[in-house]
Amino acid sequence: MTRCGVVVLAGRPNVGKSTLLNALVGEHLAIVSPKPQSTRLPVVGLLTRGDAQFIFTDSPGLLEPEYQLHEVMRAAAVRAIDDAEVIAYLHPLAEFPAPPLEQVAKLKRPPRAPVVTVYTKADLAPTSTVLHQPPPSSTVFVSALTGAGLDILLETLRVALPESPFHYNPDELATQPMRFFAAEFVREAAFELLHEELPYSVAVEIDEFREEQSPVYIRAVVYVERASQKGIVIGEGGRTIKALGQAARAKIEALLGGRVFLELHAKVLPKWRRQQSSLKRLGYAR
Ligand SMILES: Nc1nc2c(ncn2[C@@H]2O[C@H](COP(=O)(O)OP(=O)(O)OP(=O)(O)O)[C@@H](O)[C@H]2O)c(=O)[nH]1
Ligand SMILES: [Mg+2]
Repeated sequence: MTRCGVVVLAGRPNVGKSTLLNALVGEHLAIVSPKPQSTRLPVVGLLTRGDAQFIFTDSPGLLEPEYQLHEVMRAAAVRAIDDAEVIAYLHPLAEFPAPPLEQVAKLKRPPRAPVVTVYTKADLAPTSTVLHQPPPSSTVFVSALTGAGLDILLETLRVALPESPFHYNPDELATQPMRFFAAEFVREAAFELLHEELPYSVAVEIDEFREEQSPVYIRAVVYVERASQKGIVIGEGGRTIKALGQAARAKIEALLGGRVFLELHAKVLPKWRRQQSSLKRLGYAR
């Protein structure tokens, strides 16, 4: 009998959830940043290996909400934990031991699904972080950067998956539409090119997506919260928005496997992070 199920990657911000999803799937699907709170919506990546199909779900970091966007990010993460068949709870090895997931996720009762504790960024942990007793069987140490521990992680997750027919064709990698990834990659470029707090004020909406033509035509709006931020995003003579467009286009082309024409416009959506109607419109809130 085959095995198949949803494996959520959960944990605090910046522990390496998105990097691990990409390493497991072998494709850059989820955006990654040295800055915390880069993931705002769950991202699904599929891996079919032998008799097992893993439906990996990257989730936003479990944070202390400070404003409305944080609330919906946290709610999405908790929902992903509730809906999972297996929970991979990530925590950096350098900060061993991990606090209980119930505490970090503020769950009212222990999660329904089995939990595998995954210590991440093993390449960064000092060698003195060796454990004095053998870790419990549901604990794995990985480095998404070097690939160390990934096979052991997959085997540990595989035995925890329910017996089930595959839900997806074995060569599929993603379930979300290309326009979702296009918007995310513009945001990833914003995390790379804009300084300090500005990436947190950036949201991206795809206005037009014409996949039937070559190059694929994409028009996107880069929303910020204030007019001064719009000026920075555009930059002197349009320099910054041009660089954003180039960086995002390369990422979209890599995933799409074809040429893309990407047009970006900057607009102000005042205080969108604190307004339910804006969060709904941007796809962050239900
Ligand atoms: N050295 C090292 N760095 C890593 C590893 N995994 C992730 N990182 C780095 O850690 C930072 C955060 O990684 P992300 O994958 O964005 O973390 P995340 O948990 O998805 O973060 P949020 O979405 O913001 O909650 C990035 O700079 C990654 O390059 C690893 O195994 N080794
Ligand atoms: Mg992430």
